[in-house]
Order: sequence, then C-alpha cells, then structure tokens
Amino acid sequence: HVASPRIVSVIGAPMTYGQPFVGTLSSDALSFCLIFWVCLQDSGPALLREHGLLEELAELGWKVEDIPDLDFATIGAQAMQANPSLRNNPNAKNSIQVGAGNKVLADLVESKLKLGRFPLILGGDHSIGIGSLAGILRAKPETGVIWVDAHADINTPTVSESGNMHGMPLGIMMKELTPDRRAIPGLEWLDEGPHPSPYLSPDALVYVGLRDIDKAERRFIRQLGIKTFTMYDIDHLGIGRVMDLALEHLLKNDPNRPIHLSYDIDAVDPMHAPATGTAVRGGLTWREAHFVAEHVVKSGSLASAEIVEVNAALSDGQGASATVELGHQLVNAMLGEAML
Ligand code: EXY
Ligand code: MN
Ligand code: MN
Ligand code: MN
Repeated sequence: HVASPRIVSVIGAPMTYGQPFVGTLSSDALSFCLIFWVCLQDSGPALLREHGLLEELAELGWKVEDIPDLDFATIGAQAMQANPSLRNNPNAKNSIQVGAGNKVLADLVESKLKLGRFPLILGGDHSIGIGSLAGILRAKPETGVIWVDAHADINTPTVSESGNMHGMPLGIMMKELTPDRRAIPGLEWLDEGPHPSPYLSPDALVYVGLRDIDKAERRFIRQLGIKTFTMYDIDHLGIGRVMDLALEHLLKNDPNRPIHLSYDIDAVDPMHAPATGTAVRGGLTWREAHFVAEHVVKSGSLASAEIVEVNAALSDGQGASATVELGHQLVNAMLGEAML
C-alpha cells in the first residue's frame, strides 16, 4: 500500500571527492575565487532548488520532504580525523571521504525507502551511486537499475586508469568485481558492521547511452553479460525500442519489480549539457533524454532516482544554466506521471 499523496524525499548529495574538477575549496583557493565568481557556483542540488524544483514537485502532487544537502566536507574530514593512520587507496582517490559520505547517504536512502517514500538524490558526482545503491539494495534487494550514462562507471580501484571514484560505483557494487570492499579504506562498512550492503547482480542492470568505455570495463561488461544499449544501439533501434527492451529485461519476471533510475547528465549531448566533468560528444538529444525518463515513469515501476554530474563550475554562465535547466526538466519528467 502506498500512502497518498506520495512523499518524495529530496536528498542533496553534492559529492565532489569522486572526480578531479572544482570541488571543495581550500581557503587560499576561496580567496582567489572571491575574484572570480565562477568558483562560487552553488552545488548542483542548490542550483536545482533555486530553480524552483521543490515547488514544481509539489505542483505535480507530491508531498516534498526537503533534506538539506549532506555536508560531505565535514563528514569526510571527520572520517580522516577518526582514523589518522588510514590512508586513501592510491588508485581510489579520496576513498575515505567518498566512503564516509556514501555511508551516510546509504542509511538515509534505506530509511526513506522503508518509509514508502521516493528518494530523489541530487548529485554531486556519480560516486554517490555507491551510497544510493547500497541503501536501495538494503531496503529492496530485488531492485532493477537503469544506468543512463556516456560511461560504464564499472571500474574498480584495481583496474581504473584514473583512480577517480565516480568511474567506479558499479564496479564496487558488484561481487564479481570487488568481492571484498573491506580492502578499500572508507568502504569497509559495505561488508561489515550492522548494515552490510547486498551487491548488485549484473543481470539487474541495464545501460543506456554508453559511448566512452575503458578497456577493462569493456571486458567486464562482456564477461558479465550486462544488458547494454550504446549510442550505436540507440541510432540503430531508436530510443523507443531501446527503452522497451531495457524495461522488458528488468520486468520480464516480475512486472512489479522496483526500478532505480541513475541519470548521469553526461549521457546527454554536451550541446545541451555542457556543465559536466566528463563530456563526450554524440550523446542523447533533448527529446531522447526526456523520453528515457518519461518511458521509465510510464512503466509504473520507478521507485527511486538520482541525477548526477551537473557541475555548474565547469562551464560559462549560459552553459551552466542550460545544464541546470535540463537537469531540472528531467527531474520533473521522472516525477511527472509517477502520480498516475
Ligand atoms: N571511465 C573513466 C574513468 O573511470 O575515469 C571516466 C569516468 C567518468 C565517470 C563519470 C561519472 O560518469
Ligand atoms: Mn556516471
Ligand atoms: Mn558519465
Ligand atoms: Mn524550470
């Protein structure tokens, strides 16, 4: 039974430790930034809220629970102080801060799902996929995941070519790839303590929009047989067929299976979404981007969603506002007809 009106829990998760670009500012960087407004850009979640997101969700009929942005800088600093001897994994940059922040996010997402609410997570870089998936799978281990992205984000600290954790959430959440997360400083909580997190099974994942895949990721996707629709497939079959096939794959055994939509804004062509850290040409058109969100909602199975990698600091004002507006519209599409 779902209480009505349904409550959407808007969780601001402005994580920047998983990626190499403008993130938390050191004091001298901040003084430098006082000169250049670009460094003082609000975080993704703040920009989306400023754009009237919460009011529009209410207009769509949702009861809105607005959870203040998680303070990942403080959470990360406290984790570092608590374990001064612990060192970040050299090929999982800022693993302690990324891990500590995602532990808080996982607990929050799990609790909201267990209350029958719709967690809407606003990133922040895609390393928050660790926390959202951990929380979702603890609450609903049967959840299917649609990962809309230019990238596969299935690296591990062992094979990553960059060491950036926003390229690793799926690698870390799959048993076949990271059998023991206790070996990664900051991620021990995934496999020990009161709340170990289930893994994501490869057949519970579908990719849409891939066009920039690392060698190791290509190997993993083939070995694990992960259902994948690249930009080639979208051009070949059309976005309508691709989304039908994606949903069919996840819902074939259980039409009531809850679905999580993890939407990386860099899946969309940089012409529409330039303010993002890892832009790759040849992405989704504006309409394809909307269709993806609208079609998942039409399935009636959408139980949670996140929009990530909106980074206003990485483009000029005009590009930043275009990207925020697109993010804003996609969130409205995700939450639009879920009330039907
Ligand atoms: N595959 C590359 C890496 O692992 O560094 C690029 C990852 C980009 C990740 C963004 C969130 O999608
Ligand atoms: Mn991503
Ligand atoms: Mn991406
Ligand atoms: Mn708007």
